[in-house]
Amino acid sequence: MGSTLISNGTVVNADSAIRADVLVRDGRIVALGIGSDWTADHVIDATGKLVIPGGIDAHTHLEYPIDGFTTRTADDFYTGTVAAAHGGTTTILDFVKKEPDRSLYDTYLRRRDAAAQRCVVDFGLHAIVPPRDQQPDVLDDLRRLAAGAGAASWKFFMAYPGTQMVDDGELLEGFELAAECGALPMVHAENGHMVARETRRLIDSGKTAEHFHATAHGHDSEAEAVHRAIVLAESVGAPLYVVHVSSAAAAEEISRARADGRRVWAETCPQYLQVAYEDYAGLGDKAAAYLCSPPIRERSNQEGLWKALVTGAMATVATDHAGFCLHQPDDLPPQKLRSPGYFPKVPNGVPGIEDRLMVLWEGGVASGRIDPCRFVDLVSTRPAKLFGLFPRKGIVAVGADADLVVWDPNADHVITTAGTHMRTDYNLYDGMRVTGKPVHVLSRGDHLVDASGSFAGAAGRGLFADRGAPNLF
Ligand code: DUC
Ligand code: ZN
Ligand code: ZN
Repeated sequence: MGSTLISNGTVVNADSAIRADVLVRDGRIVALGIGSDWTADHVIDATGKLVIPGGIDAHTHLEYPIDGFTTRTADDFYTGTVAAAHGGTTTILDFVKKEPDRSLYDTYLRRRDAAAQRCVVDFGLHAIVPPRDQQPDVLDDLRRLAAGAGAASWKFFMAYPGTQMVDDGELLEGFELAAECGALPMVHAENGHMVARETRRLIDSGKTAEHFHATAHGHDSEAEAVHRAIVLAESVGAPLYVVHVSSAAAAEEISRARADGRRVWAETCPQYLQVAYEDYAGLGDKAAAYLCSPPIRERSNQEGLWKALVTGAMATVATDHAGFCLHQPDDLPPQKLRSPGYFPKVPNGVPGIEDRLMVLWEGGVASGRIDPCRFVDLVSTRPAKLFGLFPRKGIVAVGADADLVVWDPNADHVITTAGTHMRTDYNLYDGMRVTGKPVHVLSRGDHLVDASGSFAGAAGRGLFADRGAPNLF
């Protein structure tokens, strides 16, 4: 494996930025020093660049089954992690949805094997907790997942009644078990009944065009579910992680709860910060490209999310990467355009695994809202802590995995669909000019992406990240 020296860069961690050389040997960081005279097999000159811990995307859906397991998202574990690496993400945390004829635990083992065969960067898996009628003994599986299988993070859906939604009793039981096992419960927070009722009303009045998806998924339904999840978690002494917060009203609920000392952390996504309802409302069928749940909301909503990032109410930025092609891919049934003019049938999800760091840098750091340390915290350190990967990952420090990104803070780069590696045939940020981008990406010391963009990773080199308990401090 050999050694690598990254010289003359500015090492940025969540709490400091210092000029330092970084020496890597056998996959780990072995020394940090100022003005060193170290030699190595391989030298990367980082003059004028930042050296940051590799991005950790805590929310992805690669080869994720939908429609009763009849089809899946466009990127598989290989294409998705190749794209992740090009964007500076060296660890992903994906989701396990219980298969109809298998327990959650057995599904988890199968998916872990599948990911191990194809991932090019390290990965972990969160479990999605099915409604109790799909697996009456699911709590036993959750115990096993937290105890020895490296999955002490469980996601509960408060939306999608009849398929994935769990009721308040199931939430309480699951949260209570999480508190007992030291696991971190996660919620997709939308009131499923409110969304279903509004969807019905829109259909009945003929309002089925793609952009009405956003009307169906109102701010209130998200804020209500966030509030309820916080109260339920608090009542049984559990911490809580709210995924993909899209509404400023929901962010306000989190902000208030944290100010009251509640143990709640939240994630938002680049699409909610950078893209707006106004960008797709007039696109007709093509608006399908933008549909995800919760939805991409009005431009006026964005500032509230930025405020939550600046104040610390929002803890992480992940992608919720669930890419579907607009035009039919060769190997899968029609995706985004399978039922033009009828939003309830559009698969929910947008791509972004490769864009996350560049988009957050532009809107956050380049625009002066946050500094590079906060950026690192949002994209790497905090997810590493919350999901039991720290300090092995999420920090540039001696002993940590050499998951490193050499970041150019003065780039002049335009994001394009053709220039990115995700399988989707569109990119929400196509044409966006960015001033920060990854130029070298290392995963456990392997130089996966170099300044010319050439890629040196193979399917299956990514390792399952054996995660510990969440670090909530
Ligand atoms: N929620 C997600 O987290 N991802 C895709 C679809 C959804 O509803
Ligand atoms: Zn969700
Ligand atoms: Zn998701």
